[in-house]
Amino acid sequence: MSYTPQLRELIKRVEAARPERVKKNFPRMSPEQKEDVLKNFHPDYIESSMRGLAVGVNKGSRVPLELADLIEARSAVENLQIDLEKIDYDVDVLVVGGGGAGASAALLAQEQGADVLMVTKLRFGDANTMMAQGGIQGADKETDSPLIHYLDVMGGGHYTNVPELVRALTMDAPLSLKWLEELGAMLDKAPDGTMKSIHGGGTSRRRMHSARDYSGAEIMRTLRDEVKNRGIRVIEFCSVVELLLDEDGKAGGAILKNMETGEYQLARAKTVILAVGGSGRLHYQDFPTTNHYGATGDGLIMGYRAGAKLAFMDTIQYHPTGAAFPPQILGLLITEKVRGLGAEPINVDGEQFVYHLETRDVSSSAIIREVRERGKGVPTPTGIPAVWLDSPMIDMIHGPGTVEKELPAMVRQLGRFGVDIVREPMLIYPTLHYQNGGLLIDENGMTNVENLYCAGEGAGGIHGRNRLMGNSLLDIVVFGRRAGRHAGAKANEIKVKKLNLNHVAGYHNELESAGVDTGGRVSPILLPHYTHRNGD
Ligand code: MEZ
Repeated sequence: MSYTPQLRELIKRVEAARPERVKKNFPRMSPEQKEDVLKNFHPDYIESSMRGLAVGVNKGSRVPLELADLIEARSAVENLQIDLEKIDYDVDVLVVGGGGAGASAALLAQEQGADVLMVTKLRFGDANTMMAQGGIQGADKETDSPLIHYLDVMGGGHYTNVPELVRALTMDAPLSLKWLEELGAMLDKAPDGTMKSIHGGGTSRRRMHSARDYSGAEIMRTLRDEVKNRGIRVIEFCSVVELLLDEDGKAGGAILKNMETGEYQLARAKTVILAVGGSGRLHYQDFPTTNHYGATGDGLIMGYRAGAKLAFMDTIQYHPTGAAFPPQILGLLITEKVRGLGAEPINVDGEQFVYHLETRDVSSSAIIREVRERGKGVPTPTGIPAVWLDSPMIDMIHGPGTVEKELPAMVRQLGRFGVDIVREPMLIYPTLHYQNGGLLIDENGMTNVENLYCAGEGAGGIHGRNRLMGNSLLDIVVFGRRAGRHAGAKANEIKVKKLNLNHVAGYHNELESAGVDTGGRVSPILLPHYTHRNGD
């Protein structure tokens, strides 16, 4: 479905104002203006979209309703007859998840001499890492430093981030980029051999490194190849449905489920690393999502049942530029790199209404305001709200051919539906992209449950209340490496005691004592339901 004649008529307004816009800088918002737009239009501020948890270590903390329902559910292993003495896999480190964080963790754990087993519920690499497009941050230029990066991350997170985690993220960034390059990742270079870098929302220096707009895919390709080359054992289509603790309440393994046969097996491990990603496929507030199909919050649920604390799960990231048209790609990512290269969000009258590189929470709120309050959205044939993202500006700013060279994935994704982003603006609207919070970790990636680690999107504290672009591809590498290194070394000192599921029974008791009606809900769900509602 390409643009209709009505949309093409509206594009003329965007084109008419374009030459003037290219010359001028749109003013950034003041702190007060940002606060105002966030409070009034950011989806997190809708009171009724969250509720306080009735049980567990975070009792009383607010989380999105869809997640609360799964946290306040019964365990998927409750009615299974499982012999906890029958161990199918006995390893040093169990890595759960086949994305960038899991792969980084597995590599570093193996470097400590640990026997590592990776399990992943889909194929190795089916993860949000693969779908990240725009880039990875890292202060590796003379004009930049980890300290400046640190300040940007803290500012982006509204100064709520855990400082030690931000320090780890930003200090490790240059060496993480170097590590990726040494493993063979081909990040874009300038003719003089230095890394090419651009701005992202909320960055005060150009430190976004990319591989065109396939950055995550390039990083995942590199890490996956390395895991395979080093002979690390990986079991695909194998999910974890519950963690196992030992007599001292320390993590000691997991119950695995073969996604093809439905068979259950047991893995005993001296340390367990949850690298299972986020929860975008829970479609908070019915938003479409950029996330892959496995992003169902499993790690949050199993970790929480085992006693691990959650942090910042009341803050969700809506990426300002999800595809709003054509409907076949609704909610999929239109990378922030498009704005990093200069494209501006434009309303139905051809006017810019927000500085193009405000942080994601502010940009998304401004777009929602433009449509809902000011009535200046672009009417789409499907009725989905939208504004323009003026991609043709990019070639005017940087020279002809830039869009095709820098954004080949975007050109292809929209081109398949007859939208030529070199010449025509795209239609966008905020889409559910990321959970800013997760299981609280320390600098080694360990949760408050001894020997249970978490890395990647499932971990909380690093990004505070809002993550900046490119810090996710960075955090999977930094904290994947840290968790792997620590868990691998620690495994040398551990003897796992008898395993049990007492925490699950205890959790069920707590649900009953709190009078929670679980309504037949069982979790983790492993894959999204996608059933029709109300029989429609
Ligand atoms: O960090 C991200 O979320 C990212 C790189 C997304 C994008 O817009 O490309």
